[in-house]
Amino acid sequence: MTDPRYPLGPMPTPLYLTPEERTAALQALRTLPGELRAAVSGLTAAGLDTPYRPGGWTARQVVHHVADSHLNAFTRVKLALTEDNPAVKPYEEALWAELPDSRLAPEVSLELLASLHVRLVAVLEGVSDWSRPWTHPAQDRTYTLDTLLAMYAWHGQHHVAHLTGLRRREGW
Ligand code: NI
Repeated sequence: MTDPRYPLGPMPTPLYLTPEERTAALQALRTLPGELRAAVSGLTAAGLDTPYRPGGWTARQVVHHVADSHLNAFTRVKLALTEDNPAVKPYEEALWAELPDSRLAPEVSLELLASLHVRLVAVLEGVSDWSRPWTHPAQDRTYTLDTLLAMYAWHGQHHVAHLTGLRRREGW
């Protein structure tokens, strides 16, 4: 039985991607805002406030979490491009999801993600050295820009799968 938290399996953290893998991951980042919008389109307020799994975030919180996470992704990419092996800042994602902005309409974060991903993809399309390092202090490990690309391409699809799974189970 698969873990309902990880419908696509665990987050990948490869140090290097092939050019084909990079192309696919960039495309996943381009299409994510539209896929997330489609995944919550037409849900009622009660639907938006339904946990995607027992004890999990609501659909509304999932959408706002993707924005929280990808704002951090954008910052991490720009730090890695402009500093020498920067330490990125971990954050308490579960506590962020409890702050009042996570109760706003999903549209707020859908619009934010649409703009943010234009900028994120534009920055990534200009990368010439995918091996540029950054360090995750909580894990005490050094990764690359390829790792960031793979992580966040997966991350968007991971949360879309939570929402589509919820709708499939509920018949919405
Ligand atoms: Ni997440």
